[in-house]
Amino acid sequence: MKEYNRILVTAALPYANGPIHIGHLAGCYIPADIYTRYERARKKDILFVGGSDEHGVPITIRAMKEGISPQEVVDKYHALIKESFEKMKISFDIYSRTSNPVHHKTASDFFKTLYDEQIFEEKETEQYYDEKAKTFLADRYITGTCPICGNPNAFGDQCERCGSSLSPEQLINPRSTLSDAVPVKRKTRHWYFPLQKYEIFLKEWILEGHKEWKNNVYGQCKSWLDSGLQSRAMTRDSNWGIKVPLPDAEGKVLYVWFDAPIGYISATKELTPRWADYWCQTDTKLVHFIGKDNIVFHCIIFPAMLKAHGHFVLPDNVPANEFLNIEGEKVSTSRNWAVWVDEYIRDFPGCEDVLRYVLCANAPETKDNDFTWKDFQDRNNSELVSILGNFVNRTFVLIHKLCVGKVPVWHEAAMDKTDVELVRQIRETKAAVEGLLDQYKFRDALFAIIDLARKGNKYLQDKEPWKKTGKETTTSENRELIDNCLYLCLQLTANLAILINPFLPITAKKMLHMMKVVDRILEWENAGKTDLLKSGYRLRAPELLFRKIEDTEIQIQMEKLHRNSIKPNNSEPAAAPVSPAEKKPEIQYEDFAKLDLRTGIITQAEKVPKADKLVKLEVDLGYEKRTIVSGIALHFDPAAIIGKQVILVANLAPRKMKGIESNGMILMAEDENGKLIFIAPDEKINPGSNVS
Ligand code: B3M
Ligand code: ZN
Repeated sequence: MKEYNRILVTAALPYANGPIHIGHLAGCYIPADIYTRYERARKKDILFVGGSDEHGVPITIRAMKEGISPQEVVDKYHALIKESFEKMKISFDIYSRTSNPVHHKTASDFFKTLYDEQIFEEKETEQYYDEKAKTFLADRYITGTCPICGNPNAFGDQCERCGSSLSPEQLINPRSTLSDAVPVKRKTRHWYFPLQKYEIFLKEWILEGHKEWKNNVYGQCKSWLDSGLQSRAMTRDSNWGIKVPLPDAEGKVLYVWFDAPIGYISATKELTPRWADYWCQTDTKLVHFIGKDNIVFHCIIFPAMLKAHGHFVLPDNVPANEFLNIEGEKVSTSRNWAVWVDEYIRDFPGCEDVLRYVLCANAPETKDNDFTWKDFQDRNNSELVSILGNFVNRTFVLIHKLCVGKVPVWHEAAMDKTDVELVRQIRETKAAVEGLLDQYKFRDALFAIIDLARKGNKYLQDKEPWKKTGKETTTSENRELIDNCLYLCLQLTANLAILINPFLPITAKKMLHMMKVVDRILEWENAGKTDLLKSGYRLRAPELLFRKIEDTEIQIQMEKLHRNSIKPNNSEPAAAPVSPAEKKPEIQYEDFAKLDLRTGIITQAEKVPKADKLVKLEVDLGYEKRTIVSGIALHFDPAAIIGKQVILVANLAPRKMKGIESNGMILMAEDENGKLIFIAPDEKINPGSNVS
């Protein structure tokens, strides 16, 4: 294996055209962050760079949709994305953006170098042009009927209904999305990068030289290389992007996939004057973390560009992940079938590590994987709370109860077989986790750590120190057993903190706080040691590391996901509670008669803090006032609904939401766009009147 002296980690630059969702985190940011934190703990010379991708059609399309300028789009979403990363503790050394001047210059110079070396082929081709809007049209800007499934709203690059990739020429009745004009063909000139000239080099470098790459990555590269490479245009007709640095190139910009990966170099430059050590010294280990849709760009196109330029290192590995589906369906930002990170942070404050945990445990490392809210809850409740949290908590509670809250003394002579076994397991886990992380197997590494906590619980259970203390006297033998047991449990807690730190940094910090030890304990070389806490000093009181996640919280998320999403293909809202197509089964009159329906008047309304959908209402029923929590915050301004007449189910069993007991349910209708409308008597009527 090659010896490296420094590591440069990159994570794909997300388009600043929307917030990030959990698929982004699971795909590359969480693995990249775990890897970086691990190598930092091993005191490696390592940098982790990232930033927003602010060019390309995804940005201009979003600007068109929102009716704002591309600059406004990137400013808005760059800030939002950056904040989400910070809150999720993705520890970039720099999170830059491709609109920065350093990047414009770096990318421009890169292009110029290749141009001067006469690498590019200049070609004239015919492309669709919008005569009304006076602009060439990127494939995405052309819509028409899909020749395969007949979807009337297919795009020039892809049909979102049947998933086929298309070229604009295949669309029936093509139209410009800018002006609705029928596009015409026009000649245009561009600079092409001759990928085919690098085929031999790429085959040797990847197919021979990097057999250790993950199967999904190696396989995709092989199939690209086997089917033969072709020249690819590195410029586009657009006014948003980095201007082509040549005379006579008015209205032309660099192709976004030309400039974006160079963004990694620019960000490093911005970060440190030592940037060239990382990019140009052959003893740098460059690792690109990405999602599978970016494999060809990072394994074939960018390396060929780097090779053509010369002077730059090539990636040592590109551990790309597959996709994370949600509740069995592909994530779709256009259908809003996604769990947005900024919303998660708002809905589950203080649970950032839980999301990191679940996304790592379910990471689509070798195949597409599924995120479900139920699994999120299960993993939290039965792994984080019941195994890791429980072990740490029991250890601390017992120390406070049986050892006056101080690190107990270690009695070497009293060490027994169970103790020896636990010490061995600690050391073994350290070695196993290292081996796994070195191979980018983050899930298995995480499971090994949870398994160690599980062994800790078992050890405590076997030793039962709480049974060794009598009312009056504790024999010295029992005293030694209690001390040794809890001493080792504490050392195990310190080890768990070190091992879990790359995965759950917030949790590791909390553990350090309780143990009253300094951050330096987290250095990786300390893992495996069982004398990390010195006997005799007083520990802090136990604090719960994780809280239980309740059914209602999960239900709220499921409802939100369905309510806010749009059905595939035809822009209808997704499964509103009951759509006409899925009628409910017939019921008897007696079933209906069980409902106590009443009129009421809303007398107070306020948003429930930290729950973006919920409003707390006070409803006057004439004979009493009720508190009702209703999921309508996205639809109504609380102040505007005070005084409204409503109909409510008055005998619904109480239900707690965000800690507030809700006593009843307001009737609402939902229209075909998902808009909620109050059902109310159409005349003024006394509150509390019967409805039947
Ligand atoms: N922005 C595509 C994406 O977000 C692109 C990645 C660039 S990495 C240099 O999937
Ligand atoms: Zn189609």
